[in-house]
Amino acid sequence: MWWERGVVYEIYPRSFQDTNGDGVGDLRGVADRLPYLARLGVDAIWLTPFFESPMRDFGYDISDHCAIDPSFGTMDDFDALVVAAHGHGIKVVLDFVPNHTSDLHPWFQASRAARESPKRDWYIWRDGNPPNNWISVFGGRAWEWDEATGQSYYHAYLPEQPDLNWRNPEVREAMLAVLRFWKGRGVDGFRVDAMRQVLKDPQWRDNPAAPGWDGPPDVYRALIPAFTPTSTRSRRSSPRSAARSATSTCSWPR
Ligand SMILES: [Ca+2]
Repeated sequence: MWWERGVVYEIYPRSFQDTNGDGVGDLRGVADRLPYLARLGVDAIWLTPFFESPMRDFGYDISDHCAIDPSFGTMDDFDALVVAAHGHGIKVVLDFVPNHTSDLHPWFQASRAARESPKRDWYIWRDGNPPNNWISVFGGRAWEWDEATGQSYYHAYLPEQPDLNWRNPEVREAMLAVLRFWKGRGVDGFRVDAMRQVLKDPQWRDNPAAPGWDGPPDVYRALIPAFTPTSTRSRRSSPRSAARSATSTCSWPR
């Protein structure tokens, strides 16, 4: 399989190639460099997130999974990039970020609006401030108190990156629709971000203290992530095969 033995070249579009002089790399810049990548012998390019985002985590905080952030170009630019890449025999792998969204995503805006919201359970809300001792990978408590609804939501990373609740079947279906959307646009596969964070302990138990830790108590390594996942933020993982079925539009309910 190409993704088992192929050379996969990671591209961070923001810093790769700017084509319109605004100082931010863009999708056209990636397309412009395809002949160079082909000469290198690259079999696939892995594009880090270029989706609509407030960029609190430089694209890993997505506010619309099926829209291109204007700083990177347009959907036409993306479609042209896929065609051009395939013309060079280069596969296109996208970053899939299943664990969390931006707090500005319409799903989270609906979720935080009220406890009775149909999307309340799409994210992880618990009583208590904080509900347990879990620490964010970026430091500090992993729970953000919401004064208006009197509960806390969980975020493995930034407070602006609330974690989705993958135990909710509607969430799973909505996120699979994202894969189908991009597969329908010709994408060859996905690299999955922060996969180990996706499921949390359903009993919400406190993580145990890390033996011998003598650093600050509010950093991630102060605890053993027994009930949250492993302790480093590596984003290296194998590209996954794309979803088999394809549709032309994102089909989740807004
Ligand atoms: Ca640019």
